[in-house]
Amino acid sequence: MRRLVIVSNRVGDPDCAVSGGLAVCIFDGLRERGGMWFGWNGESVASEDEIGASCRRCDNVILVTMPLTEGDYQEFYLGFCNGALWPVHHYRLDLARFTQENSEAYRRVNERFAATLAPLLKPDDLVWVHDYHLIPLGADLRARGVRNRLGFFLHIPFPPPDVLVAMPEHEWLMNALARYDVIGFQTKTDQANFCRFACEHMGGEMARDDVLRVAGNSVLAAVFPAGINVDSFAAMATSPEAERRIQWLHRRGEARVNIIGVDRLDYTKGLPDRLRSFKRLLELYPQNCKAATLMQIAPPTREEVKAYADIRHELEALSGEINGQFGDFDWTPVRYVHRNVPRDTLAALFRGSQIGLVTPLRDGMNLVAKEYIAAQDETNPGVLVLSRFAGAAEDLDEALIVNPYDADDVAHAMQRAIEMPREERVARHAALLGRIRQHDAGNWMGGFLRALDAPARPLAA
Ligand code: ADQ
Repeated sequence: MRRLVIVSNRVGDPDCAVSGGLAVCIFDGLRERGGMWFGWNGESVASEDEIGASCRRCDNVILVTMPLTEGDYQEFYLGFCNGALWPVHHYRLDLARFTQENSEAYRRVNERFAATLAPLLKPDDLVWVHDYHLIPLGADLRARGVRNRLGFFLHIPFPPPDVLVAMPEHEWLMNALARYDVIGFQTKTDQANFCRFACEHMGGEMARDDVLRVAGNSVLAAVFPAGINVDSFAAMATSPEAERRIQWLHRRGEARVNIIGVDRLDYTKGLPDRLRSFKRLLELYPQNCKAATLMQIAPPTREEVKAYADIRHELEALSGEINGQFGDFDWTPVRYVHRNVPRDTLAALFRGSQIGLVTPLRDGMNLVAKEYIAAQDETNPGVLVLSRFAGAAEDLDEALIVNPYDADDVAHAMQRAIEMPREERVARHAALLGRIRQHDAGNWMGGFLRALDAPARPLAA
């Protein structure tokens, strides 16, 4: 089996209880076949002279990490990655800021990563690069003579060509992306948007359904929906500790209907719209007053970017407004928790909630939707209310699919979930569980690696 080299902006911490499910899955895959995980260590130093890679071994996995400079952190990470690429890929041109310094920092950091990584590679290694921070890394490695199979997975959406072309760097960026052998997307829509861009703007052509001939390369551009480890999440939701937490949740006696939302505090997750939908639920169906509570867990993220500080203020104002207008001494309609929560606690809260409210305005996949399903009691499950703009909606048909921009639509769906007979809940949940098993974390990783490990396909004549 060939050695696997994972490259991502942040290297997962094998000891961290709050690490997302995918980090755990990647780590397990690396441990199984042996390999290296390369990326940023999360720290910043004053100058480039202080940058040095450090190695740590964990079983048969080598973790190689390096810091960024303070300037890189500002310009590469906050400026270009999260101030330009993230909003553009989530269709939010209004929030995107483009500057020459930031795009230079993006090129510089990717080149530095490539210069450090190239000498560590063995000729047979499979190199799998993750996400929008590192789009040009493959081209930078090629420029340094690396001949290995190179794969890239985009965790976030790929926007339609008309949106992408608003970004000054788009040509350079897409030419760099096309240097990978395999490019993985979350959904058919993302894959189609990329292929359309390559054909309409780069002179590419489809050799087969998912094989693109572009800039002299043959690229496999395919869909690999990210998933979770269903059994391990379900086990967390059914531990004795989880049972105690669920009892506590129900014993508080305040709410008969617990509704839960769990998202990083990001403007793509649609949190203000979600609170407005909950408010509409209370207005349209007043019988839910004193009966329903929305628990929104939203840990801070990227707080140095202005748009993130804005969304936090908006959310705090909205939850205060709803609690002020509807709450009573024995009932708090919105419980807003602004911090990280251990994964086993999340699992218990999901299981103890009758509605999982997952309503992003745009999301690559959204693993919270899958975690909510995995955590449910199969004999008496809750109902997933899911945005049509989450990648997960592409195959989670049996959720109640909603338009997150339409507060009434979401409110009606919540009411439908509250009234849904047990038989229907069980049938929907069984179907959803089947789908998240079909597209679990292991299949995501295995599918991508099989594609990357396959010999290069000859170009069609
Ligand atoms: P994210 O935008 O971070 O990921 P998501 O897929 O929902 O979104 O994953 C978030 C993870 O963080 C989940 O495992 C969740 O349980 C965890 N999490 C969220 N809030 C938490 C909290 N308060 N405490 C602890 N854990 C918390 C990006 C893309 C997504 C894509 C994933 C994976 O934006 O669209 O699904 O990558 O490819």
